[in-house]
Amino acid sequence: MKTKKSHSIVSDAARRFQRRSFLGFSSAVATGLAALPAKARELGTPRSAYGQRAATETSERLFVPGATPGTGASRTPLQDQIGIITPSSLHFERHHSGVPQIAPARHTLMLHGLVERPLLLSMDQIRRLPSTSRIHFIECAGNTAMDHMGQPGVNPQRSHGLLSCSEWTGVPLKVLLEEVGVKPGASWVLAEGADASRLNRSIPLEKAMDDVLVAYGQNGEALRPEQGYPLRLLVPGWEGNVSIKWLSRLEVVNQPYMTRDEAAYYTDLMPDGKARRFSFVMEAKSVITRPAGEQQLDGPGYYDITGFAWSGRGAITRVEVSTDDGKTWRDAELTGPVLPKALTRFRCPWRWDGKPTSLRSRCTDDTGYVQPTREQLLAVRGAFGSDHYNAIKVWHVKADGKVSHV
Ligand SMILES: Nc1nc2c(c(=O)[nH]1)N[C@H]1C(S)=C(S)[C@@H](COP(=O)(O)O)O[C@H]1N2
Ligand SMILES: [Mo]
Repeated sequence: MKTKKSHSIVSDAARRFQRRSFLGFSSAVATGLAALPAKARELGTPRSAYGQRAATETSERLFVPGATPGTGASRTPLQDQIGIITPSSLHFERHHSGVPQIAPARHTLMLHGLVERPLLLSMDQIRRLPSTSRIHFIECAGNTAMDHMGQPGVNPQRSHGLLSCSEWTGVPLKVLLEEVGVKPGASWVLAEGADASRLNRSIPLEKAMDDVLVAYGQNGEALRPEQGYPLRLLVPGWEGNVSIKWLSRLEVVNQPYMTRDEAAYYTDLMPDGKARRFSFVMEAKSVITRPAGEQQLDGPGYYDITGFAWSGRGAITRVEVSTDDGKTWRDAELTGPVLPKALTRFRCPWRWDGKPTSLRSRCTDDTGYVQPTREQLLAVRGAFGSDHYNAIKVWHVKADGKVSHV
C-alpha cells in the first residue's frame, strides 16, 4: 500500500520476474534493492541539542481556519501515526482566541468559591505536589461533524483528526480540592483559562474528584504552548472543550454556570427540536487508518488493516472488522497497550482479491456499548446536529486499488 506521496519500492519490470512470497512481496535481491548506494559510509551529521525527525518524514497537521482570527483548528494526521501516542508536534489544536504566550514564572492557579481555604498556587508550588502520569486521548466534540452532516471526510485526518493521544503528567484535581476543603452543598467546579476568550466550563464535582488531572507534562516534557502551557485541565474521556487550557482559575460552585460553551455550543439538537445539554462523555468510536481514504492499494494481495478504537467510558474490549460491505465481521487483534480512555490500536489481516469492496470497523467498550451504524445513530439523534457523532466509518476500495470516502 502506498500513500499519495510515497513511491512503490518494487519496479514494474522487477515485479514481472519475481517469485511471490506469502505477502506477495518480491525478494530484495531480485528487484535490485541491494544495489542502492550505501550512504552510511559517509561521516554523519553532528549531534543536536533538541532533536528533529528525519528530513524525509513530512507528515503535518492540517490547518482548518475559523470564522475569526485565533479561532479554528488543526487536525492530526492519524493515517501516519505509529502506535498509540500522538507526537506532541502533531497533537491537534483547537483554540478560540489563539495561543497565548504565558511566562510560567508569572502564571498562577486560583482555587476559590465554596472552599474552606482558598489558594493561589504558583507553578513551582504545583510542581511540589504529588503527581501522576496517565495516557489519555483528547477528542473535540465536533470531531467527525462533517460525517454527521452527510459529507464524509476524505481521509482519516479530515474525518477524525480532532483526536490525539498523549501521556499527561500532573496533579490529580482531587488532591487540590482536598487541600482547599470543599464546603457542603458544593456540586460543580467552574474551570477557566487565561487566554483572551477566558474559555470556561462547569464540571460536576463527582468527575472532578474522580480522574481529572491538572496537567503540566505531555509526553515526557512540559506541555506545548498549543496544548495549554504551562497548565491545563485534562478531563479524561470527556469532550475536549472541558479540558481547559492555560488553566488559571477553579471555582467550586453549587450549580452549572451555563457558560457560552455549554449553553450556545456543545449541545446536541435532537429530532424533537430540543437541545441535549452536557453530553460530556465521548462514546466508543473507531476508524481504520490504513487502508483508508486517499490511499492506494498496490494490487491484489496481503494487507494488514489497522486503526484506532477509543471510548470515553473506559477500555476497549473488542474491535471487529468487515471487509465485505458489512456482511460478515471478524475480530481484530488489539495490539496493546489497551488502556481506559486512551487510543487503542487494532490490526486485522486481509487478502484483497482485487474486487471493489468496503472496509468497516466496529468497537465495543467495557460497559458493553457497541459502536452504532450511521442509520442507528440517526434514528436516535437525527441529522441536525454536528457534535458527538460516533458512527461506524466506511472506506470504499475501488477496482483500481484507490481507497475513497464514497
Ligand atoms: N482556554 C482554552 N481552553 C480550551 C480551548 C480554548 O480555546 N481555550 N479549546 C477547547 C477545545 S474546543 C478543545 S477540543 C480542546 C483541544 O485541546 P488541544 O488544542 O490541546 O488539542 O481544548 C479545549 N480547551
Ligand atoms: Mo473542541
